[in-house]
Amino acid sequence: MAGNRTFTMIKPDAVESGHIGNILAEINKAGFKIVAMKFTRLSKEKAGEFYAIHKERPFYNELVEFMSRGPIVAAILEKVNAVEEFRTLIGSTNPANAAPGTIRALYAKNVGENAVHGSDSDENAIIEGAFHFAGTEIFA
Ligand code: ABT
Ligand code: MG
Repeated sequence: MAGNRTFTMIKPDAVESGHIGNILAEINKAGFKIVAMKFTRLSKEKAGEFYAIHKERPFYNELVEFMSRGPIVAAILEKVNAVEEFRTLIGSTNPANAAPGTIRALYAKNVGENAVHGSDSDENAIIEGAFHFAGTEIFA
């Protein structure tokens, strides 16, 4: 059965461009409930850990530099079928291919700086949520 939680980050590019409020509004409009949220910054080490799955990819170093260069908004979101629904809301990884009206079509610059993260499975949603939040910081 599909899970009801996903994990997201508003990435440094979107924070720098002043899009936190607009992106949160899209998330609300789409019917997600925010159950945990913080404004924080990833160290290089933490960003490397978060994206460890991409360690061997050519874009890994750039990705770690980017994700640690400024603050992010991290959040856990709740909705039926949350992972898939949220990936639909944000659009394709490369904003050039993102459907009109999706968050990446509206606010992302390019594939390397694509405004938002969304978990790609229920399993990763749990791992990623736990990476950023203690149990006492989650308000169901
Ligand atoms: P995330 O939500 O950040 O995980 O992106 P998404 O799941 O849509 O895409 P994946 B494949 O997980 O990309 C992770 C980050 O790597 C960047 N990237 C990816 C590149 O810079 N070049 C590439 O060719 C690919 C495939 C995009 C994602 N991060 N950012 N920002
Ligand atoms: Mg991904």
